[in-house]
Amino acid sequence: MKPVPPNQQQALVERLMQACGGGYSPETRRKHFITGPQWAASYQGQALFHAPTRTAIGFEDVIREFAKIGIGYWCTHDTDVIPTEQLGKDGQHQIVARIQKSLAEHGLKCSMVTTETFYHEVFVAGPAAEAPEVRCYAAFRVRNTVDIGHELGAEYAVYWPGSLGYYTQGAIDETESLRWYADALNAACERDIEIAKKKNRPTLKHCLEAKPFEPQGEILLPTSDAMLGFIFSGLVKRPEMVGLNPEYLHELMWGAAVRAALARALVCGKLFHFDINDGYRLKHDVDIAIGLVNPLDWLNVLVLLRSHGYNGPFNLDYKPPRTTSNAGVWAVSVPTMVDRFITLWEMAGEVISDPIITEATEALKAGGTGADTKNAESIVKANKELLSLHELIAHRIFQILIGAHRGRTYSL
Ligand code: 3MF
Ligand code: MG
Ligand code: MG
Repeated sequence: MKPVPPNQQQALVERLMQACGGGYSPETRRKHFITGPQWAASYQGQALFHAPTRTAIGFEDVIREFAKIGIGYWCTHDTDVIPTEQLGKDGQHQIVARIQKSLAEHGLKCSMVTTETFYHEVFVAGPAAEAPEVRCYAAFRVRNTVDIGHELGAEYAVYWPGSLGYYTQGAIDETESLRWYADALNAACERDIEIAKKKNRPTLKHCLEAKPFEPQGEILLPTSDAMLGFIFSGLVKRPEMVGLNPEYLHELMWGAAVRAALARALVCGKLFHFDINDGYRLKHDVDIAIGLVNPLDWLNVLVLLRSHGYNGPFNLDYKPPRTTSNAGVWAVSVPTMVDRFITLWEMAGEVISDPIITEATEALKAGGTGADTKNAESIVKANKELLSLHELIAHRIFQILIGAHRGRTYSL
């Protein structure tokens, strides 16, 4: 192939995207509770060892492009859109008014707001630092985000305490830090109750998001399970208002079975919100888009969520690759991520209603006959052959993933 001149490259990407086919219409995409973060779309590709590769874009552009693609909901950190020095001031009110206008113009809703408590130097020792003025400021920030959330009509507030911890051990007392962190969360909930009453709106669902490492070396609430313990510890004054926002890759980062982590949140009634992406086990937070690394695992995750009636947001918390251009973010990255999610969601429906899986599952639950339930050997004999169905079910799910259940075959 001849070298492609720069002014023909976007057209080539667009033509090959067309050739891929299989895209959903914006109307179909909008039927799902898919939420698009400001920070994901506007991520410029920067990192500790990486310079930015894309130019900055603001919320007006992001909201417009989400609308074109068919993403019905937008979410943001306070400082993604409001400069730190303007928080709680006139500048904030003007920006919030611009956001409201932009959302209304493009028919989007704001689903969630979150407080950035990790980037600015004020949080260098975390949002629950020893100095009371830092904690007072953190309380101001989360309360202010609750205000913004109510103004924008959000239903959820998310908290990612990635800088609650330390690099070097021994200087802080972890139990004290956890109490102080709970104080900030309690301040947010109290403010929420007050504003919700004034505005005659429901209170927000407050969701804790865990990540096992990065950016802090050691994190005090590193897993969703640690957070469940924290919610029910007695330190959180309104445990009924607080739940989880697990993130797919954050669970893999500590080696969890994501389905099992989600199941633990489900049985506690705490699966409020879900950050969706993909990546590698026991590695750093690469935030690859859904389905590009673990499609089979993702299918299984969605089977669990569909079969348990999860109806919260699926939040596209990923980072478009650094190799993708500004134009590529809208032409390739965002729409293909949404479409892989929808396809996997549809496949999950097929798994749930598949007659082979259904019969196999029912047979496993029915068990065998002739067992003496006080005799281990006799129970083993009664069930032995049925248990091959475990692997058969896994094979059938693979067939559904590759379309073999619809007759797709390879070199027969
Ligand atoms: C970091 C994250 C965060 C959180 C966000 C929401 C930048 O790995 O996942 O995204 O999702 O702060 O509170
Ligand atoms: Mg992440
Ligand atoms: Mg996240």
